[in-house]
Amino acid sequence: MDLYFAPLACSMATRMACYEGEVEVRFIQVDTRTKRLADGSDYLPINGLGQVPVLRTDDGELLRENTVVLPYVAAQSDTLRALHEQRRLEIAQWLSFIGSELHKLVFTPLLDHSSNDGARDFARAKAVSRFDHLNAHLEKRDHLIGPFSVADPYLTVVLNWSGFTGIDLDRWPAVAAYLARMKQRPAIARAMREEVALFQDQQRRSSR
Ligand SMILES: N[C@@H](CCC(=O)N[C@@H](CS)C(=O)NCC(=O)O)C(=O)O
Repeated sequence: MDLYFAPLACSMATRMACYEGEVEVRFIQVDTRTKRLADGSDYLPINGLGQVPVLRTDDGELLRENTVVLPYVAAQSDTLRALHEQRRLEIAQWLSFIGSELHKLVFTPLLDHSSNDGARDFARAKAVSRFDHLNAHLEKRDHLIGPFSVADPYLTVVLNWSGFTGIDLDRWPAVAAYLARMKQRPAIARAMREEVALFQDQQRRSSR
């Protein structure tokens, strides 16, 4: 299968999930600003919103949305499949929380170039109750749901953006400790190392 991704974007969660679950995947880099692939071709026929991730399955089906792509990866993995089947609803619940309450509500207004001060203040105000909720949950756990599930890489990627957006995770010690723990997992560290290098390369090319 093929993953359409952009470096350090939410699609990195799928890279992490594939490495964790030993699922084979090829990567196709998307420039989400120009909506073009590296060969210059148009990305919009793949996803009309121009967003990543998109996963093209080996049957040629195009899967969009993290809440669909990540469970699909879990179902392909010999190590992640059992938990995915046993705890399907909890995983769906956390993927939805991460996608709607953290990614879109808090981080998109802080990261998007077309945002403004009002949107950023709104996002920072909303962040407090969301991070309080997450912190209370993580105080008693190493992962979101018992062992590692595909909700963990999505949360890791989103929390990683706190460094770029002025959200100080030290205010939520269990969340900060969770992120530090996740970054030590070999599959997560590998995905982050690779995407940091790709991100820096993209920055160098666009500043020329
Ligand atoms: N609801 C979508 C959100 C995906 C999304 O926001 N992707 C961002 C990167 S983290 C993106 O592609 N942004 C470019 C754009 O919106 O033009 C999902 O869960 O897959």
